[in-house]
Amino acid sequence: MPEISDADLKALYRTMVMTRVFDQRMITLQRQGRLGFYLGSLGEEAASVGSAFALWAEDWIFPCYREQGAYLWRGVTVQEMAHQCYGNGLDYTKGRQMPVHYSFRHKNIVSISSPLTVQLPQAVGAAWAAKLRKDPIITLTYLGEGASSQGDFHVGLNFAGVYKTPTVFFLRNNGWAISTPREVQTASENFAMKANAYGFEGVLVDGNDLLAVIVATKRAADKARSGGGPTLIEAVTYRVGGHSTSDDPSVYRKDEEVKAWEAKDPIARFQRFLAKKGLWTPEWELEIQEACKAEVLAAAEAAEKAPAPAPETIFDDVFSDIPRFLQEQRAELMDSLQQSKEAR
Ligand SMILES: Cc1ncc(C[n+]2csc(CCOP(=O)(O)OP(=O)(O)O)c2C)c(N)n1
Repeated sequence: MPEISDADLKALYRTMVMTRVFDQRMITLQRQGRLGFYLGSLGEEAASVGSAFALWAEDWIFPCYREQGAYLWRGVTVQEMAHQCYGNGLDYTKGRQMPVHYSFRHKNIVSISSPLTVQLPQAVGAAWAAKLRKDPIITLTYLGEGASSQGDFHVGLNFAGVYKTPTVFFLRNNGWAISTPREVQTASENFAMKANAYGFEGVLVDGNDLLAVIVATKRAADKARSGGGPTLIEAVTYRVGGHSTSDDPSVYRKDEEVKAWEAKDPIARFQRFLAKKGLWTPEWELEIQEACKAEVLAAAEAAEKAPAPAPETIFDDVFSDIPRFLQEQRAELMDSLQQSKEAR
């Protein structure tokens, strides 16, 4: 059992609840046609919240796309997340990314990329730079088990092993890569063992056990920080919902499989643990459920009402000094917008 204060145990539980409430609301909004797309993390909350808990706030996170729990633990607000999902003028990515492609630079969280696994070489590069600069930070990067079939997985792990970079690879094995089951993803017995081929440790952990995730990630983070090099953690969990709102898992998997995993729900499991310690009561549950729902509802409403990003911002953030040709294009765009306004 890791040493965690009662206050932190309760905060961890609340963050898992908030993650679920946020996911559920965003999926509903997508179903209502108010959001274009969403990727939920139902059943994977312990993996994201527990792994983020084990880090320092200064460490950099290179996420995949089911890490809502990690952002919330870092202190990103549901309002900031909702603005991104709506792609409005208050979204840090200025409406230029798909929903769920968050970017929270102020919390040391790197932008999500749509192409799978590109975050691994990035995380390894950043960790190597930190090592060269003798900066004690580490990088943690997330991926799904399907992402391990991409070339960047091997590039990232190989480089990390050779240069002993302070990187933690956190692989969420949630059973499915869209409709591709884990069985046809690899001929290896598990994913953790792949680290051995690259000369470092692989650790298999129950991804639905919050405390086990914390212990495994903390060990890997401490090791990375003290010069021991990278670790690959495989957290075995399950994707209870669809891959995304564009997916219909009933077409390719059986209800019994989902039901069996629902019984291993990480939130219910941690709730039982807290109840045994006298830290959970039905009254407190009601209180936090209501508070989380109210906060998420208000955030979604505010995000929906916020103005769209200003058109000229499409030229921002790529170059520190905007080149002449882009300045000209921006002026042209502003002219034509002005003309169409006057013509109306
Ligand atoms: C290079 C690349 N190929 C294919 C895709 C399409 N794609 C998006 S998610 C996904 C499956 C990912 O599965 P996994 O890594 O197991 O993550 P999970 O969704 O299960 O969390 C695929 C094939 C992509 N985004 N990028």
